[in-house]
Amino acid sequence: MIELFYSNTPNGKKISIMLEEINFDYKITKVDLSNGEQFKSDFRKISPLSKIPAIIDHKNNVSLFQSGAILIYLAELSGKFYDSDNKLLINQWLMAQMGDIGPMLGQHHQFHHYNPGKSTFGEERYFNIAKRIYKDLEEHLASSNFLAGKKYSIADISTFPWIARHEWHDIGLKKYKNLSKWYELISERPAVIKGFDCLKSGEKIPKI
Ligand SMILES: N[C@@H](CCC(=O)N[C@@H](CS)C(=O)NCC(=O)O)C(=O)O
Repeated sequence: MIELFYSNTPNGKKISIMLEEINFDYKITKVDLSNGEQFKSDFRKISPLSKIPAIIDHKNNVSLFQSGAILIYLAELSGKFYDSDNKLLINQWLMAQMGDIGPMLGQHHQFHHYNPGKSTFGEERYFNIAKRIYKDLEEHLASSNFLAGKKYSIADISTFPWIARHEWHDIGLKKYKNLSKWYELISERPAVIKGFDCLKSGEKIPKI
């Protein structure tokens, strides 16, 4: 049994989608970020930077924080979505999501979606970076079905929930044909649909 410390954000969804994909038994413990629950001392014991997602694997008595590390752990445990002969490429795209795609789109959410009008500099900077991410992914996916080659991997699982916020990005996902195709293909996976709505509130994956 895996306990997932979760809040309904792209970083949280990466792990609920992965758990559905590998069909592991899991339960969700909600962490209310707006109420500061991430700063509680019990939670900080497993997530020292006070961030979701985190997991406890009760069977193996292991806890982990940082979504990339959690995805690698679950992939190795299940033997899925992290092929041993393709780890170098998967690692690069997973780290690209962790270090660039997620943090930069996250800043774009802050300036463009949550706080428009507060900083022209911030809005322009992260809008431009977000557009560049779309363009770079579009170019890459012209010659690759999935981010790390021919097969769906944890790199795709980590990136998908960020692109699923495309309405907030205001960039026009449909103009990016290869990225749209990748997005639609992943959107149709039953485990992705289930993991996206892991709180069972009827949340649907945004259509293009
Ligand atoms: N690099 C981290 C980022 C996690 C992260 O930024 N989590 C946010 C929610 S999406 C959070 O818990 N924020 C609460 C806070 O910083 O106080 C990961 O991939 O796990």
